[in-house]
Amino acid sequence: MAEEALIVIDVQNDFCPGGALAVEGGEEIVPVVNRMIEATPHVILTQDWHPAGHSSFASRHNGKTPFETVEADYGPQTLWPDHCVQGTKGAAFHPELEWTRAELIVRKGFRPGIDSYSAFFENDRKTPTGLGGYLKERGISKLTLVGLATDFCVAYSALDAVRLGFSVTVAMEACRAIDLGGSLAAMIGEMEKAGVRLS
Ligand code: VGL
Ligand code: ZN
Repeated sequence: MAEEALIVIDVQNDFCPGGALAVEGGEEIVPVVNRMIEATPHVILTQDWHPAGHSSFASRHNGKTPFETVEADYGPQTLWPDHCVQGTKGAAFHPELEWTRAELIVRKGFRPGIDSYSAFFENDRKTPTGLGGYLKERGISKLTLVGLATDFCVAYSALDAVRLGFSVTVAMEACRAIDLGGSLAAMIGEMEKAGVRLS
């Protein structure tokens, strides 16, 4: 039987208003996500989880400021304010997120030299996090993705999930975007082209 899971991407303090990389309206999705958690048989959360001084932080690059792009050995990398540092309050889940039912928490972005937007692969698009194998082994083939941010971690996860053969829906009302230089429209286009269902 095709089992179904909700994947809740990075609903963490640093991506909500007042956080280090606040996404506008990020906290508004929490009640919507909570209702979906109640209504879905399997729930998996991801947590952006960087060591201090992570290579995606602009503070690590001389003369660079957040939201500039650098060329990493795995391709272009956007630089971010320091965020979601392991063990900090900013890296914790939003206090109202009903995470109790989560069966798995996937941490990502913990390797100092490489970022990981996607819940499935790091930004080289080939180092796996293990989530794809975990879901397949459990017979879970239908995924609904929600969370922050639509145009980065949610979209990259959705694109990788279809590439791995999962049936994927992104519930847009339970996502909010960073929208950097048109990134939201661009990633919506990519998701539609790849066969992600946007609801
Ligand atoms: C994210 C930028 C950097 C995200 C994580 O969760 O979308 N974006 N780290
Ligand atoms: Zn990050």
